[in-house]
Amino acid sequence: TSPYHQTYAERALNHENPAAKLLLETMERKKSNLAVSVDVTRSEDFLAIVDAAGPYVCLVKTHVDVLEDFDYSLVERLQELSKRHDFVIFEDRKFADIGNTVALQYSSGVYKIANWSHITNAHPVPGSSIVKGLSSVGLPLGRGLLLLAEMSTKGSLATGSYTEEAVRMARAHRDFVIGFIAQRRMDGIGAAPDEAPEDEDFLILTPGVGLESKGDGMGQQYRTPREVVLDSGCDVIIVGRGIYGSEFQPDTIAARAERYMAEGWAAYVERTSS
Ligand code: 5IU
Repeated sequence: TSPYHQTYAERALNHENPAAKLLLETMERKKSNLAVSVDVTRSEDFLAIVDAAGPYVCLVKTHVDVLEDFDYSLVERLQELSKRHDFVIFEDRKFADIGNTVALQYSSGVYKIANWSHITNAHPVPGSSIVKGLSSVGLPLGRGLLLLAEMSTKGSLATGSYTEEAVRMARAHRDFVIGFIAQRRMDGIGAAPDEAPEDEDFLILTPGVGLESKGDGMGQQYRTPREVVLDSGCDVIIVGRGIYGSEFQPDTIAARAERYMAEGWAAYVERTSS
Protein backbone atom coordinates (compact mmCIF):
# COMPACT_ATOMS: atom_id res chain seq x y z
CA THR A 1 0.00 0.00 0.00
CA SER A 2 1.06 3.58 -0.64
CA PRO A 3 1.87 6.08 2.10
CA TYR A 4 -1.53 7.68 1.39
CA HIS A 5 -3.27 4.64 2.88
CA GLN A 6 -0.71 3.70 5.55
CA THR A 7 -0.98 4.80 9.15
CA TYR A 8 1.55 7.20 10.61
CA ALA A 9 2.68 4.39 12.94
CA GLU A 10 3.36 2.06 9.98
CA ARG A 11 5.20 4.81 8.18
CA ALA A 12 7.41 5.54 11.20
CA LEU A 13 8.96 2.12 10.52
CA ASN A 14 9.80 3.13 6.92
CA HIS A 15 12.07 5.94 8.06
CA GLU A 16 15.69 5.76 9.19
CA ASN A 17 16.00 9.50 9.74
CA PRO A 18 15.48 10.23 13.48
CA ALA A 19 13.54 13.48 12.90
CA ALA A 20 11.10 11.79 10.49
CA LYS A 21 10.62 8.89 12.90
CA LEU A 22 10.09 11.27 15.83
CA LEU A 23 7.48 13.28 13.93
CA LEU A 24 5.49 10.24 12.78
CA GLU A 25 5.62 8.64 16.23
CA THR A 26 4.52 11.90 17.84
CA MET A 27 1.59 12.18 15.41
CA GLU A 28 0.46 8.67 16.27
CA ARG A 29 0.95 9.14 20.03
CA LYS A 30 -0.94 12.43 20.18
CA LYS A 31 -3.42 11.58 17.43
CA SER A 32 -2.63 14.90 15.83
CA ASN A 33 -1.48 15.86 12.35
CA LEU A 34 -1.71 19.53 13.24
CA ALA A 35 1.25 21.90 13.27
CA VAL A 36 0.93 25.41 14.64
CA SER A 37 2.88 28.13 12.87
CA VAL A 38 3.80 30.98 15.20
CA ASP A 39 4.67 34.23 13.40
CA VAL A 40 4.64 36.82 16.17
CA THR A 41 7.16 39.47 17.17
CA ARG A 42 7.22 39.23 20.98
CA SER A 43 8.74 36.30 22.86
CA GLU A 44 6.05 36.51 25.51
CA ASP A 45 3.28 36.07 22.91
CA PHE A 46 5.27 33.37 21.16
CA LEU A 47 5.60 31.29 24.32
CA ALA A 48 1.97 31.85 25.33
CA ILE A 49 0.74 30.64 21.94
CA VAL A 50 3.02 27.60 21.96
CA ASP A 51 1.93 26.73 25.49
CA ALA A 52 -1.77 27.07 24.65
CA ALA A 53 -1.63 25.14 21.36
CA GLY A 54 1.04 22.67 22.52
CA PRO A 55 -1.29 19.91 23.78
CA TYR A 56 -3.00 19.68 20.36
CA VAL A 57 -0.08 19.75 17.95
CA CYS A 58 2.54 17.30 16.72
CA LEU A 59 4.82 20.12 15.66
CA VAL A 60 5.54 23.81 16.23
CA LYS A 61 6.79 25.80 13.26
CA THR A 62 8.85 28.85 14.11
CA HIS A 63 10.28 31.93 12.41
CA VAL A 64 12.63 33.00 15.17
CA ASP A 65 13.97 35.87 13.06
CA VAL A 66 10.72 37.83 13.45
CA LEU A 67 11.08 38.03 17.24
CA GLU A 68 12.07 41.58 18.19
CA ASP A 69 13.34 40.56 21.62
CA PHE A 70 14.99 37.27 20.66
CA ASP A 71 17.39 35.95 23.24
CA TYR A 72 18.89 32.47 23.13
CA SER A 73 17.10 31.62 26.38
CA LEU A 74 13.90 31.55 24.30
CA VAL A 75 15.22 28.38 22.70
CA GLU A 76 15.50 26.73 26.11
CA ARG A 77 11.94 27.74 26.96
CA LEU A 78 10.76 26.34 23.64
CA GLN A 79 12.60 23.08 24.30
CA GLU A 80 10.97 22.82 27.74
CA LEU A 81 7.54 23.27 26.16
CA SER A 82 8.44 20.72 23.49
CA LYS A 83 9.15 18.16 26.23
CA ARG A 84 6.13 19.09 28.33
CA HIS A 85 3.63 19.01 25.48
CA ASP A 86 5.40 16.42 23.31
CA PHE A 87 5.86 18.22 19.99
CA VAL A 88 8.58 18.42 17.34
CA ILE A 89 10.27 21.74 16.45
CA PHE A 90 10.54 23.03 12.88
CA GLU A 91 12.33 26.32 12.17
CA ASP A 92 10.92 27.45 8.82
CA ARG A 93 14.22 29.05 7.74
CA LYS A 94 13.86 28.46 3.98
CA PHE A 95 17.58 28.35 3.26
CA ALA A 96 18.40 29.34 -0.31
CA ASP A 97 22.15 30.02 -0.64
CA ILE A 98 25.23 28.03 -1.68
CA GLY A 99 26.22 24.98 0.36
CA ASN A 100 29.03 26.66 2.29
CA THR A 101 26.89 29.64 3.29
CA VAL A 102 23.84 27.66 4.35
CA ALA A 103 26.02 25.39 6.49
CA LEU A 104 27.13 28.52 8.39
CA GLN A 105 23.61 29.97 8.56
CA TYR A 106 22.31 26.65 9.91
CA SER A 107 25.00 26.05 12.54
CA SER A 108 26.05 29.54 13.61
CA GLY A 109 25.02 33.16 13.99
CA VAL A 110 22.51 34.33 16.59
CA TYR A 111 20.07 31.45 16.16
CA LYS A 112 22.22 28.28 15.83
CA ILE A 113 19.18 26.57 14.31
CA ALA A 114 20.79 23.14 14.00
CA ASN A 115 21.26 23.02 17.78
CA TRP A 116 17.57 22.93 18.55
CA SER A 117 15.36 22.55 15.47
CA HIS A 118 14.56 18.92 14.67
CA ILE A 119 13.47 19.88 11.16
CA THR A 120 14.25 22.78 8.85
CA ASN A 121 13.65 23.52 5.17
CA ALA A 122 15.34 24.78 2.04
CA HIS A 123 14.52 26.06 -1.41
CA PRO A 124 15.87 23.70 -4.07
CA VAL A 125 16.78 26.67 -6.30
CA PRO A 126 20.59 26.44 -5.76
CA GLY A 127 20.64 22.73 -6.77
CA SER A 128 21.66 19.74 -4.69
CA SER A 129 24.70 21.55 -3.20
CA ILE A 130 22.27 23.14 -0.73
CA VAL A 131 21.35 19.70 0.58
CA LYS A 132 25.03 18.74 0.87
CA GLY A 133 25.83 21.91 2.80
CA LEU A 134 22.93 21.52 5.23
CA SER A 135 23.39 17.77 5.70
CA SER A 136 27.06 18.29 6.64
CA VAL A 137 25.71 20.08 9.73
CA GLY A 138 22.34 18.42 10.32
CA LEU A 139 22.87 14.75 9.59
CA PRO A 140 25.37 14.14 12.43
CA LEU A 141 22.84 15.78 14.79
CA GLY A 142 19.97 13.57 13.61
CA ARG A 143 18.10 16.45 11.96
CA GLY A 144 15.81 16.28 8.93
CA LEU A 145 15.27 18.57 5.95
CA LEU A 146 12.16 19.43 3.93
CA LEU A 147 12.49 20.79 0.41
CA LEU A 148 10.09 23.47 -0.78
CA ALA A 149 8.52 21.74 -3.75
CA GLU A 150 5.46 23.98 -3.94
CA MET A 151 4.09 27.08 -2.21
CA SER A 152 0.59 28.03 -1.13
CA THR A 153 0.74 31.53 -2.58
CA LYS A 154 -1.02 32.83 -5.63
CA GLY A 155 1.32 32.89 -8.65
CA SER A 156 3.99 30.65 -7.09
CA LEU A 157 6.83 29.80 -9.48
CA ALA A 158 7.44 26.44 -7.80
CA THR A 159 5.40 24.36 -10.24
CA GLY A 160 5.87 21.86 -13.07
CA SER A 161 9.45 20.85 -13.78
CA TYR A 162 10.75 22.84 -10.80
CA THR A 163 8.61 20.72 -8.48
CA GLU A 164 9.74 17.56 -10.28
CA GLU A 165 13.40 18.50 -9.86
CA ALA A 166 12.80 19.09 -6.17
CA VAL A 167 11.51 15.54 -5.86
CA ARG A 168 14.51 14.15 -7.76
CA MET A 169 16.81 16.07 -5.46
CA ALA A 170 15.10 14.61 -2.41
CA ARG A 171 15.26 11.10 -3.86
CA ALA A 172 19.02 11.42 -4.20
CA HIS A 173 19.41 12.40 -0.51
CA ARG A 174 16.92 10.27 1.36
CA ASP A 175 19.08 10.03 4.49
CA PHE A 176 18.55 13.73 5.21
CA VAL A 177 15.61 14.91 3.08
CA ILE A 178 12.52 13.56 4.81
CA GLY A 179 9.88 15.23 2.70
CA PHE A 180 8.45 18.40 1.27
CA ILE A 181 6.57 21.54 1.90
CA ALA A 182 3.96 21.05 -0.79
CA GLN A 183 0.27 21.22 -1.53
CA ARG A 184 -0.25 17.53 -2.46
CA ARG A 185 1.48 14.13 -2.33
CA MET A 186 4.65 13.87 -4.37
CA ASP A 187 4.75 10.06 -4.70
CA GLY A 188 6.39 9.08 -7.97
CA ILE A 189 6.50 12.66 -9.29
CA GLY A 190 9.33 13.31 -11.73
CA ALA A 191 10.13 9.62 -12.11
CA ALA A 192 9.48 7.04 -14.79
CA PRO A 193 7.22 4.31 -13.33
CA ASP A 194 10.17 1.97 -12.73
CA GLU A 195 12.40 4.74 -11.41
CA ALA A 196 10.76 5.81 -8.14
CA PRO A 197 11.91 3.53 -5.33
CA GLU A 198 9.11 1.31 -4.11
CA ASP A 199 9.67 2.19 -0.49
CA GLU A 200 9.58 5.94 -1.19
CA ASP A 201 7.79 7.69 1.65
CA PHE A 202 8.13 11.44 1.80
CA LEU A 203 6.34 13.47 4.44
CA ILE A 204 4.18 16.27 3.08
CA LEU A 205 3.78 19.28 5.35
CA THR A 206 1.27 21.79 4.07
CA PRO A 207 0.74 25.46 4.91
CA GLY A 208 -2.17 27.48 3.60
CA VAL A 209 -4.79 25.83 5.84
CA GLY A 210 -7.75 27.72 7.27
CA LEU A 211 -11.39 27.06 8.07
CA GLU A 212 -12.69 30.60 8.31
CA SER A 213 -11.00 32.36 5.45
CA LYS A 214 -9.95 31.78 1.81
CA GLY A 215 -6.93 34.11 1.85
CA ASP A 216 -5.25 37.05 3.57
CA GLY A 217 -5.08 39.78 0.91
CA MET A 218 -1.30 39.23 0.60
CA GLY A 219 -1.32 36.21 -1.69
CA GLN A 220 -1.95 33.50 0.89
CA GLN A 221 -4.55 30.91 -0.18
CA TYR A 222 -6.34 28.66 2.32
CA ARG A 223 -7.84 25.21 1.97
CA THR A 224 -9.60 23.17 4.64
CA PRO A 225 -7.94 20.34 6.61
CA ARG A 226 -10.16 17.84 4.77
CA GLU A 227 -9.15 19.11 1.32
CA VAL A 228 -5.50 19.04 2.29
CA VAL A 229 -5.35 15.64 4.05
CA LEU A 230 -8.03 13.62 2.27
CA ASP A 231 -8.20 15.09 -1.25
CA SER A 232 -4.53 16.04 -1.64
CA GLY A 233 -2.99 13.38 0.61
CA CYS A 234 -0.84 15.71 2.69
CA ASP A 235 0.41 14.48 6.08
CA VAL A 236 0.67 17.54 8.33
CA ILE A 237 -1.56 20.60 8.23
CA ILE A 238 0.20 23.83 9.16
CA VAL A 239 -2.06 26.48 10.66
CA GLY A 240 -0.98 29.93 11.84
CA ARG A 241 -3.43 32.82 12.10
CA GLY A 242 -6.38 30.40 11.95
CA ILE A 243 -5.28 29.34 15.45
CA TYR A 244 -3.73 32.35 17.13
CA GLY A 245 -5.72 35.11 15.38
CA SER A 246 -4.76 38.60 16.47
CA GLU A 247 -5.62 38.55 20.16
CA PHE A 248 -3.35 35.75 21.41
CA GLN A 249 -5.96 34.66 23.94
CA PRO A 250 -4.94 31.27 25.45
CA ASP A 251 -8.46 29.79 25.78
CA THR A 252 -9.39 30.76 22.24
CA ILE A 253 -6.10 29.43 20.91
CA ALA A 254 -6.59 26.10 22.68
CA ALA A 255 -10.17 25.79 21.41
CA ARG A 256 -9.20 26.60 17.83
CA ALA A 257 -6.21 24.25 17.93
CA GLU A 258 -8.46 21.48 19.24
CA ARG A 259 -10.88 22.04 16.36
CA TYR A 260 -8.14 21.94 13.69
CA MET A 261 -6.66 18.85 15.33
CA ALA A 262 -10.04 17.10 15.25
CA GLU A 263 -10.68 18.02 11.59
CA GLY A 264 -7.18 17.01 10.49
CA TRP A 265 -7.35 13.69 12.32
CA ALA A 266 -10.85 12.85 11.05
CA ALA A 267 -9.64 13.39 7.47
CA TYR A 268 -6.65 11.10 8.13
CA VAL A 269 -8.85 8.39 9.66
CA GLU A 270 -11.15 8.54 6.64
CA ARG A 271 -8.15 8.37 4.31
CA THR A 272 -6.46 5.41 5.98
CA SER A 273 -9.66 3.42 6.30
CA SER A 274 -10.66 3.82 2.63
N1 5IU B 1 4.18 29.29 4.47
C1 5IU B 1 3.04 29.45 3.74
N2 5IU B 1 3.00 28.99 2.45
C2 5IU B 1 4.04 28.37 1.87
C3 5IU B 1 5.21 28.22 2.63
C4 5IU B 1 5.25 28.68 3.92
O1 5IU B 1 2.05 30.00 4.21
O2 5IU B 1 3.95 27.93 0.72
I1 5IU B 1 6.75 27.30 1.82
C5 5IU B 1 4.29 29.73 5.88
C6 5IU B 1 4.11 31.20 6.12
C7 5IU B 1 3.55 31.23 7.52
C8 5IU B 1 2.72 29.96 7.60
O3 5IU B 1 4.63 31.08 8.44
O4 5IU B 1 3.29 29.06 6.67
C9 5IU B 1 1.24 30.15 7.28
O5 5IU B 1 0.66 31.04 8.21
P1 5IU B 1 -0.92 31.40 8.19
O6 5IU B 1 -1.67 30.08 8.49
O7 5IU B 1 -1.06 32.40 9.28
O8 5IU B 1 -1.26 31.93 6.82
